[in-house]
Amino acid sequence: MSVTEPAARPVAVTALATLPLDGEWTLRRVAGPVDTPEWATDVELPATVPGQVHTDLQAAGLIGDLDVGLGELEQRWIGRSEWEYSREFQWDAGSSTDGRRIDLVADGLDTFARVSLNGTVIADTTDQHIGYRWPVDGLLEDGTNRIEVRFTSAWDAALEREQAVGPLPSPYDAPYPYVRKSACNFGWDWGPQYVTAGIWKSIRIEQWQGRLAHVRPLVELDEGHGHATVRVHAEIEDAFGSGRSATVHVELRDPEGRVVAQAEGAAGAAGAAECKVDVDSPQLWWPVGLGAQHRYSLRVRLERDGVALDTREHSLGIRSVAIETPRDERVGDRWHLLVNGQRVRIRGYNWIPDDPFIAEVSPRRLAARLDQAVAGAANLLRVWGGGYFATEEFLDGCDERGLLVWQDFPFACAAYDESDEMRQLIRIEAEQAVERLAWHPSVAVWCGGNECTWGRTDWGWGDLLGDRTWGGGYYTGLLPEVIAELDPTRPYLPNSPWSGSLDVPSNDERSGPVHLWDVWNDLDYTHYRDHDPAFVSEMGWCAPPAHHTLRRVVPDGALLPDNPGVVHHMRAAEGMHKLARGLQPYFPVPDDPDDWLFQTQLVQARAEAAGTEWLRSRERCAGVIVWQLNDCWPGLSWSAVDADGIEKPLYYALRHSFAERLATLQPRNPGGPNDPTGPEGLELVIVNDGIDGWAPVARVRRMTFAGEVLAEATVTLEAAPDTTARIALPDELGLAVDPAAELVVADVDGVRSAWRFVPDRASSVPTARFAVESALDRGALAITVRAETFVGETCVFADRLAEAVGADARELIVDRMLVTLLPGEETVFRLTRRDGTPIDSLPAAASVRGALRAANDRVRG
Ligand code: BMA
Repeated sequence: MSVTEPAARPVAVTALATLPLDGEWTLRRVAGPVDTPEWATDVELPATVPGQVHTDLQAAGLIGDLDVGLGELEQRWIGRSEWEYSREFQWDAGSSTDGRRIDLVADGLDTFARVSLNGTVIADTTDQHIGYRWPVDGLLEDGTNRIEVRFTSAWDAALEREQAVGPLPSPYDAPYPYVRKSACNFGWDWGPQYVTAGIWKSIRIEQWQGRLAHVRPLVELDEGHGHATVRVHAEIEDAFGSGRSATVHVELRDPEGRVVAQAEGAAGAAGAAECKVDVDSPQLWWPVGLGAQHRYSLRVRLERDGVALDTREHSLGIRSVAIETPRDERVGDRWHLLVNGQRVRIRGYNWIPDDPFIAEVSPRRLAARLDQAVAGAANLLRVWGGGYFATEEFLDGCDERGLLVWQDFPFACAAYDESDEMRQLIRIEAEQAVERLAWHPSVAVWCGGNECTWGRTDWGWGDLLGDRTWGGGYYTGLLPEVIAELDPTRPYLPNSPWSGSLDVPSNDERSGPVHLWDVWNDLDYTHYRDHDPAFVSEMGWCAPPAHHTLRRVVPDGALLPDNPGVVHHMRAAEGMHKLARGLQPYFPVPDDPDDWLFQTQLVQARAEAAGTEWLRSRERCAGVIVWQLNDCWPGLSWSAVDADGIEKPLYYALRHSFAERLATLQPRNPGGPNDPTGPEGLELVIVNDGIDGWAPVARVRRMTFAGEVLAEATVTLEAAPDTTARIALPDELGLAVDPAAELVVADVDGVRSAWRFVPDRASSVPTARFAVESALDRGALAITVRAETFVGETCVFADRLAEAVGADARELIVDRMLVTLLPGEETVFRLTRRDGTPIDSLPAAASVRGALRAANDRVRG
């Protein structure tokens, strides 16, 4: 393998001379399978770097939008073909000074590439997650030079390795575990099988005499927060190979730009320097909601004989992070994430690649998605191991917003072989990632991978594996070794889920983070309340995307679960059946597409709200990371935000259930979730994740759907920061006389929670009657709904009004959803354009009504 050096990302200033090679290239298909379309056999086209073959073919108009219809099935040949990227560039030999080294630097190649310069092969690459640097002195010519990067099929390479290493268990039929490339690129249960190839990150030529190969700042904060130490580890490369007289200067500026510390270190014989700077009374970086996100700036300069050879500048947050596992006598260990010594109850989302063609994720789109996470009341994103390591843009965005990041290493749901070749690649991946990510205060947890140890302990892998390796050596050996060496300041978790040891089933609820999938897979969502885990790092419920999004890719036929186009966009195992099963207690089999769409989305929202609020109301559970925030494909999935960036009802439900201050009605069951003898009735629980105490006055009513109040009380609760408080409701409030006709409503600080005693179909809830009025109001479309009857979980779907207000569906957003109105009450939904430009056309009343739905809109028993 020709990895000579992990590529360091130049973070800001650099004294190196750089010739960027991004931009226009030429792409040519070299070889491929027999079912390649005729037009493509010798195709040559302009290409963009960074990018991938699929998007180049699309940009050239040679293939269409593969997401539409069955487009996915027509592009398999692309991932099975060989492709060559090439370009010419000018080089002025006179510009290279003596004693300089000249490197070709590729931050990322996807994946099996042969790189040549002027006809000489420089390297063969085999790992998408690695950055490469190769010396090319002597290969460059004065004048015109030609670079070629030829990609062979990752699919074929995977099949070849499958033969060599033997079968490895995984839940998918594609050969992803055999190669070091984003696993979900081979298709997943929410994404297409677009097997990509291309130069997916920047590529350039760098000339240097001395360079900061890596700079790794490690931050330590003392317990009292009075003092912090930043140890800056710099690895230096010297073109003369001596390293002798190079010096590293470090300067730290506080958030106001004042220099607060400086240090200097000489590069030792091994080409490394360590400088330590001390900060008294540091201004801390806090997760969102718990304080400011103060950031210092660190400047590192490499000098020799008074000449600056290389410089790095990057922001830096001062904070500590740790995992604590206090003993819980009742159940097992708890699992707390501490930031600055303080427990942070986690309200998080799992993050998947935002596009199957990853170079397509623009900074604007990324920022929009991170803003959605924060506005959705999250404080953590888990970068799931089936995708990619987080990018700089992602991490900068999380640093700024106070979003914590849990980074999985790239392993997902499968056994992985531990051959020398793999171990070598995985060590380089890990070292590069840790060195790159260590800068970011948001990065809080390193995790070995997704569901790989769970697979080993519970999914019956033994038969297929025999005594062959399966990856355990990575999660409990190689990766923690890399972390201990390069970043001992952050906690490491061998896998998600994890229960403390390879001898214990990884998803054992008695300790560590769990994945709660039994509910979506087999049960009614009320069964989330059977669980009492210490932490949940995945749980989810599937539903279709917004109407606009699904219609865009399924242009024909009714959007119902028997439409082949809809089926094609559902990848979850037995997904349609599970959706239908989820509806059964609540709604009769929908035969109207609008009912199906709304009701499946509504059950998704209810399910995740029920699970999240139950878990947050438990003392034991210190965090919930919902599966999943985003989508990469306009399919049916567990996401809260669909592939077009449109929020599903789930998003609004979670914004409520994740609120820093939550009041929730829960079944009263102090004996524990599985105690059948626990008293019946309800309790009101308040959860306070904020930094101030909370003592709300709650108005609780038991009433009929017709609006008759049967019992009412005003209760006061008090919760100090990071605590919950609960009060059992008296029987007249918490027990129904006629469960089918009654509900309990708790209004707390202007926020409503409602509890229904029986599922919709068993209840005598009336069909909703309401009046709707709309008006243009300060750039918004204001839709007033006046309830004549009980109107449950009222939603306005902005995408359904796009045409009527002359906007693109993706541009619009409504301020809330799932509003429950009692007879006589009214509410106003505000629909706006995301970019703030005003809406200036008033849609017809029928369009507004068509965009509005309530749970009891059309009641069928
Ligand atoms: C989880 C994830 C993914 C998967 C999701 C939904 O376990 O780790 O592998 O997409 O479930 O099935």
